[in-house]
Amino acid sequence: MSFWKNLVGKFTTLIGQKEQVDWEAILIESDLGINLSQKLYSLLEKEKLLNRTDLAEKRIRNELIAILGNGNLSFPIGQPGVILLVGVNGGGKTTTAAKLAYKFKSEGKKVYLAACDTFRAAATEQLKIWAEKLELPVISAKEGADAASVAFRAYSQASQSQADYLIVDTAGRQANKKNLMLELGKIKKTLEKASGQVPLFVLLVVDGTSGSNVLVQAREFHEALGLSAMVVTKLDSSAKGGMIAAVKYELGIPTLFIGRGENLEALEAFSPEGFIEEFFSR
Ligand SMILES: Nc1nc2c(ncn2[C@@H]2O[C@H](COP(=O)(O)OP(=O)(O)OP(=O)(O)O)[C@@H](O)[C@H]2O)c(=O)[nH]1
Ligand SMILES: [Mg+2]
Repeated sequence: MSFWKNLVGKFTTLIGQKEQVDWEAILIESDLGINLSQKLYSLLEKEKLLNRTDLAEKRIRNELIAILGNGNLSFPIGQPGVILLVGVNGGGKTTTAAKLAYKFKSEGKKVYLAACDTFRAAATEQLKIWAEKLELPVISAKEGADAASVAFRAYSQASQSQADYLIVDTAGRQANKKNLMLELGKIKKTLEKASGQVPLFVLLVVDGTSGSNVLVQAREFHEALGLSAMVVTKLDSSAKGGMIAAVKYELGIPTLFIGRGENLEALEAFSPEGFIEEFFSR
């Protein structure tokens, strides 16, 4: 049975002859976040749909479609267009860097990679292995090197080679670790300066199984860096994905891609309609 139908079943009680559905609980358990859940609940209440399960579901669907919009967002075009991947540990930044590089390369674009996770030697190594597999240039440095200077060097080389895209992988961090956030800010500033203030595309990569915590992460990274969009990984698992709508509703940040596995092809462009179908039928 789907998680949605499961929830509706779980939170429906029979009072006398009448079914009573606890919509608040259903919405919150779907990872839609408190504010969006409350908004949806008030809609149902106002429109007297609380006890009309099918109509209520339809109403929620329509509202979610309206919130998610028709994700018409494209990557920046520059010399090169810079995509900065940020997020907490293990969210899937390095894997997503490789998937994006693969996608651009398949479209005939010239791609450079920058290994700005200089905290762990293994992190640079991980990106290098992907780059080798993809036959793409990667700019890196030894462990402990200044990440912003790696970014600067990568930009210069990518620019000289007239690359279409520079994909910058960074170290995973908790948004409340101040120094790490400052370093990320420095990488961003350095790249903006190098590109003559062409805005970067700052892409937050989150683990879809983190549930409502994704909203917390998005808020913190957005405050510190200004996010352009989000990639939600690990949606090949049982993650519900409701946080995609929560983040769009509360912060206006769209989801651009979803990750569905560990291999290069497992990156899907996000579609609101596809998301809704899956959300209600999963
Ligand atoms: N199932 C699944 N696994 C994924 C997906 N994306 C990434 N992973 C796996 O998640 C783990 C962490 O991915 P990384 O790309 O190393 O994450 P990261 O954000 O770079 O991690 P740090 O550099 O430690 O911050 C790896 O084992 C990946 O193979 C996905 O969409 N689905
Ligand atoms: Mg990494």
